[in-house]
Amino acid sequence: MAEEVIKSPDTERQERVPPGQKLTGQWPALHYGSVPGIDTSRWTFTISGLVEKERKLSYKEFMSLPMVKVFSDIHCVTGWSKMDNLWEGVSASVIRELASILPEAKFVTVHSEGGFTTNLTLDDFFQPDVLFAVKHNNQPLTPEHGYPVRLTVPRLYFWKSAKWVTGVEFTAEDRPGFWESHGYHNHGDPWKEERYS
Ligand SMILES: Nc1nc2c(c(=O)[nH]1)N[C@H]1C(S)=C(S)[C@@H](COP(=O)(O)O)O[C@H]1N2
Ligand SMILES: [Mo]
Repeated sequence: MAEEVIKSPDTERQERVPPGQKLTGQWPALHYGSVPGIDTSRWTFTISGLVEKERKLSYKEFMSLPMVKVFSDIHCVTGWSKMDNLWEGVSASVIRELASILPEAKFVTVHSEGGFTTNLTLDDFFQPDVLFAVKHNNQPLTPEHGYPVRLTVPRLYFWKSAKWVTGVEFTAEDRPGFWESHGYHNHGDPWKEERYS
């Protein structure tokens, strides 16, 4: 069980709602395509690209990595924000320890079931509030919200928070992901309203 709770710094702002956002108590499910049914006995988490040695973890291996809790807010580019989320999962920094990332690597592509991807700079990826979540508000993720593993990147719009993650690939060049190639901003800072490109 995780004990430490990392507070995403945006939750400590005086005004916690970014410009143009409205609060919701609901949790809408949004994604391209249909919800994949993932069999955890076949699921793997692959660390690839510019690393010393590619790694492939089974579900059991992934679930035995150290876990942390992160308290953060969700800001969807379509205008809703959902505050006070408690996530539990594997910190992005654990991936750094597992992977031996090569110095040429500057970006990461996060891969999901069905070919969905999203891109981040290593600086954004390795912020201490970024994690591969397996639980939300103490409950296992539901299939529509990304079971078994989803990324959460609290400081950027929620489209960067890939559901149904299958691995990460480190790259030297920035490769726009799925939404980033379909009109969304490449970065997505909600405080700067980096919504569309
Ligand atoms: N695999 C995958 N992850 C995804 C998406 C997607 O289409 N596929 N959409 C993103 C978008 S646009 C949003 S707003 C959030 C929504 O997450 P939720 O359904 O848990 O609210 O998931 C993000 N992660
Ligand atoms: Mo979205």
